[in-house]
Amino acid sequence: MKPRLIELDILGDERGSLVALEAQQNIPFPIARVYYIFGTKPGVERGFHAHRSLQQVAVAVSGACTMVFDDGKERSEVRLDDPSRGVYIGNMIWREMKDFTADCVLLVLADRHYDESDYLRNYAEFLEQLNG
Ligand code: T46
Repeated sequence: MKPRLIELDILGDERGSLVALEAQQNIPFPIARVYYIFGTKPGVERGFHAHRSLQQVAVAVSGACTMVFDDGKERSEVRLDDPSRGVYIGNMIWREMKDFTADCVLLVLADRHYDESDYLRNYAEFLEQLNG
């Protein structure tokens, strides 16, 4: 499935804003792990891998970054710059991240624990796995 944007309701009042992330509600899987990427140095690009099985949702809770996706046929990109918008990334999607602002905090929710054997870090191997 191609990456898709998820609009997250803002539970705001006169004090400010709050967004709740709930497994199998606005996050379409059981959440096993949460991590965040911050302090990314200028000009740095990250990612450059796909996951065999992992599903994730990424939200820039502060600042902005660009995620580039590749399903083996098409490339697309999304600018994450709003804490009320996430992107759902299914398995077997190559992703790259770039153009991080200095204040970017990229929060990622995942449906599995960290497992290096789930990563495809070589693009040719990714295509090979996709094409059978
Ligand atoms: C992804 C994108 C959006 C761990 O030990 N545990 C973890 O849960 C994670 C995510 C990483 N690590 C280790 C593995 C590496 O030694 O932290 C180091 C940096 O990870 P990596 O180079 O994979 O980071 P990114 O930013 O290229 O990719 C990360 C996630 O790994 C990946 O699943 O989809 O963010």
